[in-house]
Amino acid sequence: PPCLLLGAPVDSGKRRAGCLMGPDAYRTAGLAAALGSLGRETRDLGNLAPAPRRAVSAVNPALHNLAETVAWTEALTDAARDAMAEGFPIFLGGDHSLSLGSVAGVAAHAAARNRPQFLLWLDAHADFHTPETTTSGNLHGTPVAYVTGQRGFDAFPPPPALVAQENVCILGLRSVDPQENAALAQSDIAAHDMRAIDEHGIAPPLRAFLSRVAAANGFLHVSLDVDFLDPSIAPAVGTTVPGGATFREAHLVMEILHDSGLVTSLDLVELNPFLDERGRTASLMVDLTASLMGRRVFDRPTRSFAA
Ligand code: DIR
Ligand code: MN
Ligand code: MN
Ligand code: MN
Repeated sequence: PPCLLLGAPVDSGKRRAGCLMGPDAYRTAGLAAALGSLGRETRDLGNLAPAPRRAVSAVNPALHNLAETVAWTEALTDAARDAMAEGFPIFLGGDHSLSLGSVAGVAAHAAARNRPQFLLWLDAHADFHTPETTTSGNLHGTPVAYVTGQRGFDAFPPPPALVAQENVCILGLRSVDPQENAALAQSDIAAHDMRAIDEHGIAPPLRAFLSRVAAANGFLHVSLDVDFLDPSIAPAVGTTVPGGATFREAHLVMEILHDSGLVTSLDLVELNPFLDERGRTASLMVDLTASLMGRRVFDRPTRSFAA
């Protein structure tokens, strides 16, 4: 299927501005050409816009930019569902609140075909808050809860289909708030923190998850948060956390995903080009996407960021 690039310049999910520049940073870093060089037909569908803003009532006065995030969720849910009928959507974020809509939309596509939706969440954070439990008020910390049907999202459209908790795998955790920790412990989500990855490697939990996707004939959405990566290689994100995935760990995840042939949609989220060093983080995200689409170690172009 063709790769469909959908720009989602969502910047409402947290307070620090800049993720709205993400889609153009990926374009500038050569995402379409990288995919094209792998033989993938690639169409850049331009940038999406939020749905018309509605009046919303907030359960929690701490919530930041609720109405705008609801409007983006409506637009992205529709766009994701439509794009799945046409190809392999790649959502160019934008902050992680875009996944409220992208994942809800791809799950609706899977449900309409009576196939289960799986979700691989590559992130330092669990993003398992609800609008009621968040203390930061930043809705980029909530998509995993929304798409798995947790309560507290009354201001949002009900997701057209849910992702079963047992179909969610999170890799890379190293910053989980107490409310999320308690909710995760009660859930069926497979959550792997960096300590486990340090000790056992990143491939075993990924392979275990992929065999479940294959056995269930599922669709698989991958949501890649820049802060999954160690800040030393990916500085352009507002929420850096030390101790993240290394260059090779991240590429290995993408290479294994490619070999599996199971991935059906992708988010690239949280890139803040305002914080980048000469496009270094944008370029790494493009290279990781290329690995996911079949670029091999020996094909990788040499990049230099020397001043
Ligand atoms: C923190 C940070 N858990 C919050 N979350 C995210 O504000 O809810 N940072 N997703 O990237
Ligand atoms: Mn539609
Ligand atoms: Mn995230
Ligand atoms: Mn994160």
